[in-house]
Amino acid sequence: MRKVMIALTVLVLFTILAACSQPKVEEVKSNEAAAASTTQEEPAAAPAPAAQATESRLDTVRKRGKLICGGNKNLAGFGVLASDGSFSGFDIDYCRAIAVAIFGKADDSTLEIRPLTASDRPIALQTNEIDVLVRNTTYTLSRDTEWSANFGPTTFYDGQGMMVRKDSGIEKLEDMEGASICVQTGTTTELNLADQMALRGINYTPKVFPDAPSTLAAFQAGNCDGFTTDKSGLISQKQELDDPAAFQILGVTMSKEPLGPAYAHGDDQWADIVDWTVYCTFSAEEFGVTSANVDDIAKTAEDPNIRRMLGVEGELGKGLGLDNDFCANIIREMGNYEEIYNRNLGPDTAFSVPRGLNSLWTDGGLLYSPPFR
Ligand SMILES: N[C@@H](CCC(=O)N[C@@H](CS)C(=O)NCC(=O)O)C(=O)O
Repeated sequence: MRKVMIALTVLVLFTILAACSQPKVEEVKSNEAAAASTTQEEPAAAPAPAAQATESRLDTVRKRGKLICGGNKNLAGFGVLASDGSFSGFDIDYCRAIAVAIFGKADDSTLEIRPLTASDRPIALQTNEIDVLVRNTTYTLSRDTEWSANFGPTTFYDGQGMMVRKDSGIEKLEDMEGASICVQTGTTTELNLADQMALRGINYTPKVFPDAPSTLAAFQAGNCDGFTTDKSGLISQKQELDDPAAFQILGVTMSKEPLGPAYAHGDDQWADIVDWTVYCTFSAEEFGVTSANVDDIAKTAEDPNIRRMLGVEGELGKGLGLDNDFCANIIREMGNYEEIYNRNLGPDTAFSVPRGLNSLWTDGGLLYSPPFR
């Protein structure tokens, strides 16, 4: 009897000890595997639904051989279609940069720009008609949810403005009581205008148009007292007017308009590719890597941050499913952020938009890349 009692006590103590000791992760996994193998009578069946995931966007784009980027065709400086069928602009260059990240080059064989009006954007994303949207598009909460989209890093921090005729006597929004205002539909612009005028108690008549040319034409024809859109859009559109000097952009900023790329929900690898394409351009500017010196710097750089960014050290590109030198390719073909900005919007262009918030964080702006590590 005594022997039985001792044996029982030892067994209970052993059980308690076993229950109290936390299994390591590996143990949990192997225990789960063992449990699965003992409870599963049939050999492992077809892969679970998660394993049958649809083809990744990167694979689709590679198989197709080209990236389809939703862009603008009516906004010089950001996205505009020339009579020879070519697109150019700041946003278009970001479409190109993504194509370069994937294919090493961006030309008509690897990139198609699909021009979209403001209202076309959500459906183009939801139907997968485009792989990515880079079209002066403002990141907002409702778009994040209702468009079933995610937004990448902001490439251009903007705000909404108002343009009027210089001889109108209008200097501020409060001078616009009873005015009519030309605005494009399907935009944040239309909504912000309503908010801002209501907040100030100003009565106005919105005149709504489907695209930029019709909105601007109505304004130029004198059908509206004001024309409102993103300030970058106003600067660009002002140059399209017959007599730009007869118009002025008011000082007021009516909203925050962070513009950047957007892509459909559901493919994190794709999101990473778009995001790190943008960060590559910020980071290259920060490290002084340009289209002119990228190959030399790749050979001589000692700074591990630069070496990893350019793919001469580590395997960061591979982690995205790309070549390790994807960022070096982007910079060689497209240039860093400053080069892209200056080519399209800088002091030597008709727009000459000051960098302002679109400066690097090291220069007091908001552009900041997480580390290439
Ligand atoms: N950033 C705003 C406005 C974007 C927008 O569509 N702006 C107009 C006026 S500058 C435009 O680009 N129009 C070109 C077109 O569709 O013709 C948004 O995302 O809603």
